[in-house]
Amino acid sequence: LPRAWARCQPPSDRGVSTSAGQGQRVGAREERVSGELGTPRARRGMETLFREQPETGNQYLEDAWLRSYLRTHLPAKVLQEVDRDLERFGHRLLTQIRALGWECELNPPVLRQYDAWGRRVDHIITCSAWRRMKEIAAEEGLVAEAYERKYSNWSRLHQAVKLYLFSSSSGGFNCPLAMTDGAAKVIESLGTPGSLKNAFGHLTSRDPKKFWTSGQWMTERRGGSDVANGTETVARKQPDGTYHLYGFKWFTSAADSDVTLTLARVVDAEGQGSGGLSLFFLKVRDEEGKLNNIQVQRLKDKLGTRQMATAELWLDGAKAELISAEGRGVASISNMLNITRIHNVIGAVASMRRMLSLSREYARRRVAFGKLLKDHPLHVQTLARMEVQTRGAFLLLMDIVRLLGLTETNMASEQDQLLLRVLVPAAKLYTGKQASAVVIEAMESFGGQGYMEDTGLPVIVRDALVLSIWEGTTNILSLDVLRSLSKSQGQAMAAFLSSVQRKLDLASSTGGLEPAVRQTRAALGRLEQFMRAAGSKGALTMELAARDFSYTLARIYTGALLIEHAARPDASSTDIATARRWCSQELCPVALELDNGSYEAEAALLDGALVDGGSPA
Ligand code: UCC
Repeated sequence: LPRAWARCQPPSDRGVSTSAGQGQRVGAREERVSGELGTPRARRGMETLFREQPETGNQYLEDAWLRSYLRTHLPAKVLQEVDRDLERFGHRLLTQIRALGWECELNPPVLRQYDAWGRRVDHIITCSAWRRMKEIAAEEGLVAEAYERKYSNWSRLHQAVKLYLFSSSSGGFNCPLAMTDGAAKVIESLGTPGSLKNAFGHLTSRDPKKFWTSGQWMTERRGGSDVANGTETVARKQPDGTYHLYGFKWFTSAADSDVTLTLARVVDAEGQGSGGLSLFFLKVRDEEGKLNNIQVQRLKDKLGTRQMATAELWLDGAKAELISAEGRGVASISNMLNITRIHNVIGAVASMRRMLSLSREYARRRVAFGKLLKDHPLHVQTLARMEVQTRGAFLLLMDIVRLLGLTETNMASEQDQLLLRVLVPAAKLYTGKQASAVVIEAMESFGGQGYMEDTGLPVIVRDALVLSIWEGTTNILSLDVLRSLSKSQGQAMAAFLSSVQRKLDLASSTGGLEPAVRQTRAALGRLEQFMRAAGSKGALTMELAARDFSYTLARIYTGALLIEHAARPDASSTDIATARRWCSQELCPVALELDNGSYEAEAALLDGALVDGGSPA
C-alpha cells in the first residue's frame, strides 16, 4: 500500500491509532478519494514525508525485560511452552485485539432505559468489539489459566504475563477480568461449595459460549473506602433460604457482567440487623435476560475507562445467595480485593510499558534540531528514567504473582504468605502513582501530538489515572499495609526484612552492584531504626507516616529485586545500571521525614487551620 493509504486503515493495528477520535470516524473511501484526487500533487508529496507515527510490533517479542525475567525464573519445559504461547498471543494482539480495543473506545456503552412501548428495560448496550473481547478472554484462558494450574505454581505467572500484554489493548476489558478472577478466587477459597460449582465453572471457562464475567458491587454513596460503615443495603432472608437485597450501589463497574459479589447487612422482619456485613453472590439476569429485580439508574460519566459501563444500581429485592458467614463479609471479600489489586498492578505496569514503547519508537523517528530525538541526551535521560521505573514495577509485579502462585499450590512457606500480604497493598499503591507519573511524562515526549485525542495516547493516560483510586486509594492502601503488619504482630515485617537481606547477601559479590547493595542495606538499617523510634511515638505518628512507610517498603523491595536480577550470570551492564539508578534515589523516605521532624510539624497543623483555609496560629 502507498504510505498515504496506510493511514486510511481504520484503526491502525500497529502503533497508536490514527483514525478519528470519538464519534468522528472518517470513511476510508472518502479519505482515499481525497488522498488520490483532491489533494494537490505537491501537498501529497509532503504528506508522505510524515513518517513519525510510532509503530510497535509483537509486544512480547519486543519486551526484552519481560523475556529475560521468564528465561531466568521459569523451568525449561514451562518456558518453552509459555514462550510459544506468548509469541502467538503477541501476534494476535497486534493483528486483531488492538483494533478491537480501539473500537471499544470509539463505541462506549450506552444505557437504554425504556423500549419503544415505554416498558422499563434498562439495557446496557455494548459494542460488538466489547463482546468479542469477552470471547477472546475465554479462548485465551485469561482467567482459566490461573485455576487450571497446568504449570503448577507458574500458571499464575503465565496468566499475569498474558494479562499484562493484553491490558493496554483490551479496550477496558481488563476490568471485568480483574473482578472475574477475584470472584473465582473467593469461591475457590470457600472450598467451591456445591451451590457455586456451576458459577465457578463458568467464571473459569475457556468456552466463549459458557464464559461468565463477574462484577464487584462494593461501593455505596456513603462508603467507597469505609465499606463497613457506609453500606446501607439490607438482605432479608426468604423461606427458601435465599435472600432478597434492597439498596443502592453507587459504582458498579462492568455492569454488563453475568454475576456479581456484593455486600449487605442481614436484617430480620423488623429491619433489625445483627451487625456486620455479609457477602452475597447473585446472578444479574435470569435465563431470559431479565434483570434480577435491579434497576439501572444511570451510567457514570467517567474521566477514563469509558469503554466499560460503570453504573448506579437500585436493588429492589434482588435474589441472592449468602456465601460468607454472617457478619464476615468484609473479611471474605478481601480475597477478591487482593486479586483485583494485583490486577491493578498489572494495569499500572502495562500502561507504563505501552507508553514507553511508543515514546521510544517515536524517538527513533522524530527529528528535532537536526537530529533524531534518540540522539538528544536530555531526551534519552527522560526515557531512561521512565524505563527504570517501569522495570522496577515489573519485577515487583512478577514477584507478587510468583508468591501468589506458590500460595495457591500449597508450596508457599509461612514467610512467603506474610510477604505476599504486605506486598500487595504496597505494590498497588506505589505502582498506581508510578503509572500516573510515567504515562504523563511519556505523553510529553510526543510534544503536542501526545495531547491529541486521535493519536490514542490520551486514552492510555486517562485510563491509568484510575489506578490510584480504584480498589482503594493510596491512603487506604497505606493503612492496609499497616494492618497487614499489626495483624501478623510484626511477622510480616520480619519476613520482608529477611527476604530483602537474603537478596542482598546473594548479590553482594557481583561486580558493579556494590553501591546499590550498600545503599539498600543502609536504607534497610534506617527502616529498622524508624520502626524502633515509631514504637515510642504512638499511633498518630504511625498514621502520618503510613504513606511514606509504604513507599519505603515498595522502593526497598523493588531495589532488592533489581539487584537480584542484575546479579544473575547473564545480566548485562544495563541491568546493573538499572539497579544502581533505582537504588540511588531516596529509598527510605519515612526515616528522612521522621528525622526532619516532618510528622511532628504536620501533627501541629492538624487542628484544621490548613484544611479549613484559616491561617495557622
Ligand atoms: O469505588 C470504587 C470505584 C471507583 C471508580 C470506578 C471507576 C472505574 C474503575 C475502572 C477499573 C479498571 S472501587 C472500590 C474501592 N474500595 C475499596 O477498595 C475498599 C477500600 N477500603 C478498604 O480496603 C478497607 O481497608 C476495608 C473496607 C477492606 C476494611 O475496612 P475496615 O472496616 O476498617 O476493616 P477491618 O475491620 O480492619 O477488617 C475487617 C477484616 C479483618 O479481618 P478479621 O476480622 O479476621 O480481623 C481484616 O484483617 O477484613 C480483613 N481484611 C483483610 N484481609 C481487611 N482488608 C484485608 C486485606 N486486604 N487482606 C486480607
